[in-house]
Amino acid sequence: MSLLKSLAASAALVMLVSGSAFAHEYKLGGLVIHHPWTRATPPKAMAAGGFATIENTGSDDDRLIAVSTPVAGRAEIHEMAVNNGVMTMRQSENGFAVPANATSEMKPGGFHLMLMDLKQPFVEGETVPVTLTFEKAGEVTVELAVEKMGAKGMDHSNMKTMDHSQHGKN
Ligand SMILES: [Cu+2]
Repeated sequence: MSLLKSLAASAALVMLVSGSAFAHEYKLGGLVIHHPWTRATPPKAMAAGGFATIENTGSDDDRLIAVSTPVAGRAEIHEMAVNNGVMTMRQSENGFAVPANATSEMKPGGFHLMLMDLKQPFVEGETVPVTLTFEKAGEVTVELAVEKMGAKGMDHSNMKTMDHSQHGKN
């Protein structure tokens, strides 16, 4: 899916630069995707998480069902869970729900986008394109703002040490 095509699919992009903070949001139908972001990665990192706050201003429930990006070999929607006191992550079978008239957050320690087999390191201050596919609203390509390593919670750059036994089983 080209950027042009996704833009033509009714996605309107609003970007604001205020001070040093890179605030941006994307609209797709009744959905508003606020400040999608990821974190800078060390040179040999295999994976990175992606996060965003998604506001559904419409009256229909929707659902993020797929993610893709040219900068990673694989991209999935993950959920975190604590099993026997150990934080684990796995691919979410039902994607990420964005109920009507509600704001849903993908954040460190919760639902997140998982970008694996990274083709390049993520550099703070740059952006990374990701295409999100929603069950009803369709597709939109957003730019993840790359924030500093370890920002706001769990550091995905260390995820090789985590339980990824569920990866690749879908
Ligand atoms: Cu993950």
